[in-house]
Amino acid sequence: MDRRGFNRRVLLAGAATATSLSVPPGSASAAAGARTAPAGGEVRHLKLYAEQLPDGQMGYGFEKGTATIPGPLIELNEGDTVHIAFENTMDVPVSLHVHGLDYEITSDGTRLNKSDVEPGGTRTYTWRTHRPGRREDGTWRAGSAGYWHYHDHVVGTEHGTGGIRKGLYGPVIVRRKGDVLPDATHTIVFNDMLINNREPHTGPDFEATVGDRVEFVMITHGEYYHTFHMHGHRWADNRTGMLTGPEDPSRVVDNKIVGPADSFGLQLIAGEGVGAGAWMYHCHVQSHSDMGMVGLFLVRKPDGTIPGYDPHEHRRRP
Ligand SMILES: [Cu+2]
Repeated sequence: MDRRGFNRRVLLAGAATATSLSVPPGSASAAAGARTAPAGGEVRHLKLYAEQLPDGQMGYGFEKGTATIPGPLIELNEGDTVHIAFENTMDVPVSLHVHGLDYEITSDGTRLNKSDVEPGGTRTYTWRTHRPGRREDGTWRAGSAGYWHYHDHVVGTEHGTGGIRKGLYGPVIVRRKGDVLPDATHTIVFNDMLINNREPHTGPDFEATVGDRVEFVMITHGEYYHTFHMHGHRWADNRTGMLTGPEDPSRVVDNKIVGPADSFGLQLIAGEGVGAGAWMYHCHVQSHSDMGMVGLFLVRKPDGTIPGYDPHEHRRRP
């Protein structure tokens, strides 16, 4: 499937959410009523650009001139393969290095393996994923499903320290057949003392309506450890961020310690049991929250209002 097809598929999935259509073909009904991921096995083709941003930062984007920090979500199902035609529009070498997926050494995205891309150059990186299963020796091999991420491994140093600092990172989700699909997915990256490379105390904020199933991909980069905390909502500290049933022993948390290159995901129902509001999320290392590692999960009532929230007051900070 070409990138157009890939996007169309995403759009169709979005349309299904908006109009509450039934479960798309191929989906298992692990959770009655919820849309779930189909079996993988597709071969996909994406185009990805590394670009210099006007403010001196750097980003990845699916189309020229659309680079963002974080880079765009790359979403796969176990068994999928994706070929990413990666173009470097910048004036320094850059690369694409992924965590969690299967790739040959030629798709490592490092100078060590000559798999970086010179200015103006293009290289196709191939990422594969696999389902879990038993090895010949009887041991269990994990599948690729998980909340992963990609980043540069070249700019600044041979570990991409400069590239990551400037914003060259993004989320990857690999789903297992039957995984529950969210209404929306947002990415939160703690990068040194910033969130998504934004100025301190400026979010990012995310909006939802009470009852929405919202997914967050949480990634950490840089030099420090952090704790990710969400007000008023909890999640399961496991692969999916959700419990599978009453006997699921996963710990339920509202705070999770994270360090450089960690990633995890969670799904929650916006305002479940607590209602609409401006729910903070922040790093819970106290000095970090005080320095502005905080954003808002803005959960609206069905009529669009957020009780007690005044955006002007919120932005008037010390
Ligand atoms: Cu922190």
